[in-house]
Amino acid sequence: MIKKWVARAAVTAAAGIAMIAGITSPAYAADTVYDLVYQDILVGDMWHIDDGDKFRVYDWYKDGHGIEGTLQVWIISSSKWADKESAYNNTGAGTYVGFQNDVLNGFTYRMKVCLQDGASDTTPIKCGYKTFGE
Ligand SMILES: [Ca+2]
Ligand SMILES: [Ca+2]
Repeated sequence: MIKKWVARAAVTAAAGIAMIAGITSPAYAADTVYDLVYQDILVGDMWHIDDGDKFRVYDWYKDGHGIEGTLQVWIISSSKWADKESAYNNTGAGTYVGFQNDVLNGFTYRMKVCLQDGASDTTPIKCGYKTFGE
């Protein structure tokens, strides 16, 4: 009887430690979000989901304008930001368009989020930036 109880207590304690480790795991702690606000309205945002390096571009406002989210990386040798991948979203309904792109240690990345006229006119109305890394 006592043996059984001790075994169960040990299992419970182990599960507790695993749960605490899960909460503090950096895999979910470093997601990055950039909100693009235009004329006091949240028009869109871009997310980096650290777990799997997924990127999501949201269009939150049905205004006939789309949101383009671009992942850029800093190139030290040329002192320039270079585009890695981008996605355009003009749904306006809170859905997202996404892509996956590996974020590597030791590089500086940024998300460039632009409000655009439309799919055929890529002139940005407003752009915002957020720098991040792993
Ligand atoms: Ca990652
Ligand atoms: Ca829109």
